[in-house]
Amino acid sequence: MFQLVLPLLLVLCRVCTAFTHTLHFDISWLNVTFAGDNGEEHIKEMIGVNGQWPLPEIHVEKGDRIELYLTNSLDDETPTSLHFHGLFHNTSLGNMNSMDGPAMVTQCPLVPGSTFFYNFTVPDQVGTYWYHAHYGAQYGDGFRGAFIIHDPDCPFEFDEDITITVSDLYYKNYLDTTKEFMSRYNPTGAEPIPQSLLFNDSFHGELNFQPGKKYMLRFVNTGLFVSQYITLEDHIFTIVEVDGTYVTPTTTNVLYISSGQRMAVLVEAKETATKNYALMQIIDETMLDAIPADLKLNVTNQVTYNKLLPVAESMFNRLEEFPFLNSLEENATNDFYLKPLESYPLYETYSRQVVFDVKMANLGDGINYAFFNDITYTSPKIPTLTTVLTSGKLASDPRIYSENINPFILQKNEIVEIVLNNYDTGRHPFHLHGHNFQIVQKSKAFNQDEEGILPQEQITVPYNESNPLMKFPARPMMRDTVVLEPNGHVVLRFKANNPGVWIFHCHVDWHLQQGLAAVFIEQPDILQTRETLNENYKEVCSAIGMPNEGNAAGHSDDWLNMDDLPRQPKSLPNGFTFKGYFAFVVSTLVGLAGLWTITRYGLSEVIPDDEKVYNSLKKLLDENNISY
Ligand SMILES: *[C@@H]1O[C@H](CO)[C@@H](O)[C@H](O)[C@H]1NC(C)=O
Ligand SMILES: *[C@@H]1O[C@H](CO)[C@@H](O)[C@H](O)[C@H]1NC(C)=O
Ligand SMILES: *[C@@H]1O[C@H](CO)[C@@H](O)[C@H](O)[C@H]1NC(C)=O
Ligand SMILES: *[C@@H]1O[C@H](CO)[C@@H](O)[C@H](O)[C@H]1NC(C)=O
Ligand SMILES: *[C@@H]1O[C@H](CO)[C@@H](O)[C@H](O)[C@H]1NC(C)=O
Ligand SMILES: *[C@@H]1O[C@H](CO)[C@@H](O)[C@H](O)[C@H]1NC(C)=O
Ligand SMILES: CC(=O)N[C@H]1CO[C@H](CO)[C@@H](O)[C@@H]1O
Ligand SMILES: [Cu+2]
Repeated sequence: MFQLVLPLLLVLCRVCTAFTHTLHFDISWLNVTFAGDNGEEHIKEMIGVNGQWPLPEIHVEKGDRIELYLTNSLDDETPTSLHFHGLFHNTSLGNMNSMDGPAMVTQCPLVPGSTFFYNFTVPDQVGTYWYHAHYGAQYGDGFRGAFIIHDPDCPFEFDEDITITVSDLYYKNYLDTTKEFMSRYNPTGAEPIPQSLLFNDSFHGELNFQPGKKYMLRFVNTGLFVSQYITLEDHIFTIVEVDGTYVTPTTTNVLYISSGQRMAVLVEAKETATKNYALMQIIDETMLDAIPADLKLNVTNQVTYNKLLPVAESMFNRLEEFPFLNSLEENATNDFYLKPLESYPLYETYSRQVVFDVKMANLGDGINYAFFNDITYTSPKIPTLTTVLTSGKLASDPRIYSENINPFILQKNEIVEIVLNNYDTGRHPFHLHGHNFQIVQKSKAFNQDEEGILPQEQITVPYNESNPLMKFPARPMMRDTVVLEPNGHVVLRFKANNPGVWIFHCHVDWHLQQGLAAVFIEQPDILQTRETLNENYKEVCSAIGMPNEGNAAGHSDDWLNMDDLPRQPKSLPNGFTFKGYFAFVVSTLVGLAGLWTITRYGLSEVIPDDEKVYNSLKKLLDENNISY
């Protein structure tokens, strides 16, 4: 439907100034059949919109308004929320921070039966974006789609514009997968491994090319976990846009796209239709802790010039023709060396440096968590935005926020430098809401040979400010999601020019569930002059039993009272004995019992965590025949 009305809208929009797209998204579970080429089939319950799945591509033109009514009709009590990935929701340009979507950050989780109204414009952005649920790992069950902002002044010419999502599919639903993952039975924190890759939400796909035409292919990785390489047999990609930033056209035959990232490329079709070609998507297998024998590591999609000619075989069956497939990593474009088309000069210095040491470790509950420094993000009792907008002058006082969200209060137009040092062997695509950042340093991976021999501290090469590994680029790449390499580092800079509450997190959704997040609270005083909690926001919070005023612990009588604030589990002391464990278990249970009685507060994102702790402790007590 959206595709049909689009050309019409585009024509209309030449004459009107901005168009309002009114969308009604009523979400519910649907059985979806995924069918493979060998008759293989998988049925999974996915989250559809208005009884349809996959979800529609949304196409708008720069400057347009979106009015989207999201109604939660999931019949299993599952809350939701919706984020438009990469949109700034610039509050200086009349937008509202409360439209950003991450649950417990800028809104309350939307319970079944409620409707939340997303109303915003896209005044200053163009290119390839996407929308997805921002509640737990829910978008893995299909609540996600592409969002394209067309540019009437696009500097590139092409004949056809095609959007392709690539993702990973887990056969179990996200809640079960999360429960198994965040469990003391998975003490190493091994990420769940997907069962399939999807190409535009199917097991494989086909694009029809006509000779002589020029195509714009917009790739979006809408997956929960794995990055993917993309290559098209005998065709060159010219990268022109990355995460909504136009870049100096750069040719390559391999793209690397992590979860959350986008790359738009121009492709010149062949002059004649003499054969069909393979469009390969290839999993970044270095991200997997184990490779199951039945996991297909790559998928062959078709670029069809002539349906009467044979389909293209996998490029991996013709390796001698494509030797670069043996060194995908070396052949994929490194985004550090891309140049924005518009010259955004380097922010030469910073006014505030935030250093995040990325680590993974177990806490006292036996579950593996992810940390910035020693803090694992733990949802506060009420959304951080509620706290900002109801605390008056106290909004700039860090004591009213939970230290467990890693809050950073930013001043007007500060240049913030984020240093990420990876003390982990995994790749992490980090995403900042509300901004693009400059990538001013980006190291390679450092654990390639030594893995398993030296401790992580010794392998890791953290950023050394007095001896940066690379020359600072004069025109650094700007994007909203960047990959931090194993045991390496990246250095990012952005200007605090968008008052709001913006979460910064790993886009491997499993790592976000493990707590790999921080929150920038930008110019809270200015935000208060621009935005108040609207009626709809408050209704949604009331429906889940969250107060519409208060500090991180939901208290507004005494703003420094942090009683009942959800905090990360205690750390695991060395030589933890059963006796110690028992004491911990009992005291935690007592605490949880208290928590339990205030279930009205409890339906938030906090609960899955508490539930996990509760269940694992219950199991432990049961196993040891301890009555409680
Ligand atoms: C999907 O199919 C299963 C098996 O037939 C059924 O139990 C389930 O209720 C169906 N779900 C939906 C949302 O229709
Ligand atoms: C990709 O999926 C979207 C959503 O279902 C659909 O509108 C679009 O036509 C598909 N594109 C291709 C190239 O198959
Ligand atoms: C959406 O927001 C704009 C700007 O604040 C406002 O003019 C418009 O009325 C809103 N739309 C609805 C349906 O409330
Ligand atoms: C691609 O898939 C084929 C067939 O499943 C497999 O033999 C090959 O090793 C895979 N290659 C890569 C790099 O994933
Ligand atoms: C928001 O808009 C203001 C005013 O145009 C601009 O100065 C600022 O750079 C914008 N912020 C972002 C993140 O785009
Ligand atoms: C950082 O670089 C400086 C200058 O090369 C060097 O003296 C110092 O030892 C380095 N620091 C670390 C921790 O390696
Ligand atoms: C086409 C291309 O860029 N090939 C390169 C792929 O990577 C290998 C190993 O670094 C190079 O030798 C090739 O030139
Ligand atoms: Cu991560």
